[in-house]
Amino acid sequence: MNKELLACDQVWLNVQPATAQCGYGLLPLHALGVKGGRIHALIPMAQLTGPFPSDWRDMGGRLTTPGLVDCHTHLIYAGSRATEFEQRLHGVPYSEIARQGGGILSTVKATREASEDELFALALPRLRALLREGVTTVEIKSGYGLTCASELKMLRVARRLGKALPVRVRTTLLAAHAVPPEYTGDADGWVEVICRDLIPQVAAEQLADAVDVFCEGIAFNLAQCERIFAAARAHGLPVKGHMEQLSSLGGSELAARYQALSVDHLEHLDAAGIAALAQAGTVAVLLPGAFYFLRETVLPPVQALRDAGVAIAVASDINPGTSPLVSLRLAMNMACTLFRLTPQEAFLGVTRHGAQALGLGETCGQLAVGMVADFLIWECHHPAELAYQVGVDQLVARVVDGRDTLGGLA
Ligand code: DI6
Ligand code: FE
Repeated sequence: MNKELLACDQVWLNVQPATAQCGYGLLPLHALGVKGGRIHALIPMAQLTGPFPSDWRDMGGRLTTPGLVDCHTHLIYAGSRATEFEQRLHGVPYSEIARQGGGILSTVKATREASEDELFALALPRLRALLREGVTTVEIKSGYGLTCASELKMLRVARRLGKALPVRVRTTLLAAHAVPPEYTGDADGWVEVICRDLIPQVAAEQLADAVDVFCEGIAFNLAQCERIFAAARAHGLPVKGHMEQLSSLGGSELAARYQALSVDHLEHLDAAGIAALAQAGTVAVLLPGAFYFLRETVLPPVQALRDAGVAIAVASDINPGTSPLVSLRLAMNMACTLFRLTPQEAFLGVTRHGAQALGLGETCGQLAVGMVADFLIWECHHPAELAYQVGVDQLVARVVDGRDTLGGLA
């Protein structure tokens, strides 16, 4: 018997790996062994001789993939925007809704009024839904508090979610999501607070793993985003940005200059931006849920991103205003149907490239010896299934840090 396998805490036999290492990275049947929360052995079945210990689980040739990574969500918020959705369908423009105190500021008002316990309870079913479809790593942003205290409150809730459920949570400070009502006409004043007070505090308390901005005509301009990036860098925090969603301001080039982990949305990304991303190794995160829900028509430049060799990730962007779709599998499907990604690109977008967009590319998002033991065993045989079907429960095992956690999520 192979000594690497005998040294493992758990062994899964007859798995059909899609490693996400080179394309799908499909391999013949393997044995997968876990030790100390890491993948310790990945060995072709053909090289093994039985009989095997009875506690080694035989997976019967089932597809085995890395755990899914949802690298962009705003899943902590209070309130609902369902009536705003209804108003929009009756022809009331978004700008008019915003003037009546709706839109993002209505979510800010409800989120400020909610306690930490309330926000936690509201986020729990959203996060559980992601976990049940195979997400093992999720990014969660602040950005609906827009005061120091309420931004910190959101980040604490995000950390708490990561302790309460079997999922790797990465938190992102998105205080530059919208100009708070108290700073109307004085976005610079709020940026000053973010740089002077918030970033140092979240860095000191290790409440955020990255800093994000919304670089847009209706949000923050390039100079303001750059101030925030510089403050983040000074405190050792990596940056990312909501860039080129509704217009092309050059946010992606700015982000690339700050070695951003990712730039996200990108419908209006231009050639100079693409070249900058390629050079910096910044991941392009596509968010088809927001494109769909806003009925956008300008597509992100997928072919040009491919040609430039930019890594493409796909995420859900779960938020109450522009992407209230709580499913990464649906986002994968939409990335294919709406943006013409291939199922293989969608697969890599929620595994290897999703992990890279969170700065976790060295440890997460692939099946390989030494990686964290986050993996999924599916009741299907080809990874194209993951982007193809939506709404079906196909998980047989959901392993996080080497522990099968599926039973606890039922
Ligand atoms: N872009 C978006 O699409 C969301 N945030 C962002 O920066 C909108 C969030 C909301 O409307 O609540
Ligand atoms: Fe977003």
